[in-house]
Amino acid sequence: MNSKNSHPTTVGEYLLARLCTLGTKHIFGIPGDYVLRFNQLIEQHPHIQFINTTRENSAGFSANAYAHLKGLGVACVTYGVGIEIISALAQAYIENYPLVIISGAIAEREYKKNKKCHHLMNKVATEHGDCTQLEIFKNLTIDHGLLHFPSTAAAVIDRVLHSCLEHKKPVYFELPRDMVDQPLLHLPTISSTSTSSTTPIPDLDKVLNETQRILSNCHYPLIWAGHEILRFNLNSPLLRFAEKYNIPLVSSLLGKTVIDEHHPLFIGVYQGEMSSDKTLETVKKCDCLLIAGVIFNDIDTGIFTTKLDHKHQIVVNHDSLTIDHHHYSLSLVDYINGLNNLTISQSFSLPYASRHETVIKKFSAVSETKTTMKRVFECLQTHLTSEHIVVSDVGDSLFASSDLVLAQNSFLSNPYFTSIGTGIPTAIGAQFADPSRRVVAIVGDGGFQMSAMELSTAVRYHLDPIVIVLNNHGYGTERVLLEGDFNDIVNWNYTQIPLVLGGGVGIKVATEEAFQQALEKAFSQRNTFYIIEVDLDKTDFSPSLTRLGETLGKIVKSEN
Ligand SMILES: Cc1ncc(C[n+]2csc(CCOP(=O)(O)OP(=O)(O)O)c2C)c(N)n1
Ligand SMILES: [Mg+2]
Repeated sequence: MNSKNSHPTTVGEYLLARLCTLGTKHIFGIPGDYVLRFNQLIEQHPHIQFINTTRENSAGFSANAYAHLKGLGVACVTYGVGIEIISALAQAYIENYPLVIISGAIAEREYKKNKKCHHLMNKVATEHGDCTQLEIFKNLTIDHGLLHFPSTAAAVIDRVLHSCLEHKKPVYFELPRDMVDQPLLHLPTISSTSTSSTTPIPDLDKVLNETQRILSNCHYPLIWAGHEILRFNLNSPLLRFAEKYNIPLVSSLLGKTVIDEHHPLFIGVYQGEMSSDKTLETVKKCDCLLIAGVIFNDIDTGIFTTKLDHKHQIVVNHDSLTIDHHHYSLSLVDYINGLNNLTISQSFSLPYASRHETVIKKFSAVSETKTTMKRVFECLQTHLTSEHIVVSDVGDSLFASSDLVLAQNSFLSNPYFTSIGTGIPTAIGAQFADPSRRVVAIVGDGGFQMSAMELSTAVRYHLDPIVIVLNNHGYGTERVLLEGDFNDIVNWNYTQIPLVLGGGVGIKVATEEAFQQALEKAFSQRNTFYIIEVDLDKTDFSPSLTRLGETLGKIVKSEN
């Protein structure tokens, strides 16, 4: 296309043109000789910027955050050595991120001359090249495209991107280095991937009638909304339905901020016995639970302590629906949109406490008092508005964050894959996706040591996340389960990191007052990142982590 022309003529240009149409403005990655020409093509693109990260895994986690907020994320790596992106790929697979991974590869003619080339693994070798990486990635992607043939490349690109968006799952492209500039032989018309159809949807009427019958016969319905509502952009239709009939909602942790948590109908994050008492009580009281887009994993079910024995239960996911044990093949999208066509004569009034009623609005620091996990989060809560995106690493940061009351679509973590070291790259991706909002990343000292270098990316691109490092001197979450020296880590001079990176501000605090002052300073200044290290006691855990630890500890002991 050459950047001025809007008609892509080569394989590389077509791939970028399609990504651009789908809203991609940033591609995260690290260059390498098998992908350099494609990197250059990105650099020449008028609307897409290549963002250098410090590790491929970070590129993937940043792209997942971008996918969360913008609907599609893209990471670009070189062959073989870029394989460490697999951790982010796994997160995308199980937490439903539409992530596109593009990997460079050796040219077929080079490979035919000599297979023993750098980065190649050659465990699975074919006439076209080393297929080892593909074989590994295949297990964690919904579709893939080997862009070896100019005659089919455009159609393959279209199909694979369509699969990614349809299933909200990651996909993989392998682009041999000599194919980037190959002219496309067949150029399909660029069309939108969403199709509108007037064909009747099988089972829809039956399911809506059944829903109507159940709702007309129950008194206390409740909605448990999960992350699929966010991924499939169903927040508005779901909330419209809830508001019409006054049906309260809880969310899963993976789906946290599926609606604005200040909304009067929002009760809290529901995680079985790990939930707050009020949330748990309300869920127990309801007589019809509509579970929409939730995965029943251990964290979201409070280690499988959810007792789902309500009189009526409707469970709907991306591609399946069950009403009181009857199965239907109806999609989440069709069902949630269909709910707004229902007419039910009553409006409901389940007695419950809205989450926002209990939000702490003012924080008064007690002077000369060492701060605690509980007080850190109370103080933070009073500073947060809809202008902020909260990112949490995994560890007590995540469990404590579950109690924050936040605006819609303003919480990112990985509560199902639960990888530590994701907080900083997620914060980087979130700021690129939504530069208008300030990102606050809460990370444990262990997770921070895995990903601190990604703040280098913040320096390079003038990003300004506020990073709160909860320094409880080691792997606190693991300590709750089983104590040992393996849970200790080196106590870094966290606040000196800006000196090494050439940007940012570091503040170390130990008291309530100092934390409050540090937060005020950080929130009042944009254009530079902040590291606020909070010195905590080794055994200072949030109430939520304490409950999780007790439950998990029993399981670990019973299995040894
Ligand atoms: C990549 C990865 N490695 C190991 C683990 C196991 N793990 C779970 S929590 C945790 C400790 C995290 O320590 P820190 O970040 O300091 O948070 P804390 O638990 O102290 O709040 C570890 C090692 C993991 N979840 N992810
Ligand atoms: Mg720690």
